[in-house]
Amino acid sequence: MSTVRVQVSACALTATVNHLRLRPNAVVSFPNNFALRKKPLRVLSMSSLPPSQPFEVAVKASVTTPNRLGDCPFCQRVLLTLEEKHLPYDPKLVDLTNKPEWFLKVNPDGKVPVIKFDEKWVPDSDVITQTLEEKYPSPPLVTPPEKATVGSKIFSTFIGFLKSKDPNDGTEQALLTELSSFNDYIKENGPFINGKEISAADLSLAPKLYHLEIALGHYKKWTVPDSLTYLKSYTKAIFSRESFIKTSAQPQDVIEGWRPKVEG
Ligand SMILES: N[C@@H](CCC(=O)N[C@@H](CS)C(=O)NCC(=O)O)C(=O)O
Repeated sequence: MSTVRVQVSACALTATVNHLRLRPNAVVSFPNNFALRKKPLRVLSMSSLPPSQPFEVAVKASVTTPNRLGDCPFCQRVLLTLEEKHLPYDPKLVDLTNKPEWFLKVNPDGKVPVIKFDEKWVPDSDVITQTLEEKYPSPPLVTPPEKATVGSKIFSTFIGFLKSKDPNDGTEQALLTELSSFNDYIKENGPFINGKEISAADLSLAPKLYHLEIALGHYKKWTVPDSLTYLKSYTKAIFSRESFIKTSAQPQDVIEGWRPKVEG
């Protein structure tokens, strides 16, 4: 439910409510002493109206199953953001092994995700998620800058270990160091990166942790150590959210997606 908080003087009340573009289920709350207050109108927070049409989003198609979402963690990040903000979307599945002409026309770089904002196609999950936050600030998913990089080295160290052919090259230890440091951070600050509520940094990291679990399990028979209990609870909590289940790739696509990196 949307909550619109307004501080309003008595005579401005009617004009204010007429002026606000309220959702049908919006709740307007006034301070108990609103009739006595002389301060001018100040809107503290108000969510934008949802778009009249679903957002068109180009995302990776499955390589194993027709008409299913593929294994791109950046696409899942964008879809998770749309889901968590309750925004409607229409996924356009793109076969990245045979990119269609319409897709290369809207994004000559040939990368997904790409989203259509006001007739303009916009690539890159960083740009897309920031724009969604600006246009649709409610519910807020902002991660404070000092926390935004928490866990950001996990993905690259995971890829290093996945590609490694030498068990003694330190890549496994490098990954363990990053995972342990994330575990300690969540122990102190969790259950999510920004505390009680999920935020943009979790929506970026969780799809990568999902890839890590599946790919390392398959190609290296490796699992996250049980001692990292806070990391384990973190992934369990996010992977079981409805938004995550609706937007996650099938394990067989994740396995196929990493095959060239492992065997290449
Ligand atoms: N920095 C980009 C990365 C997007 C990206 O690398 N997407 C991959 C799929 S996971 C892609 O489209 N690859 C197609 C290609 O490179 O041909 C973002 O965050 O959106």
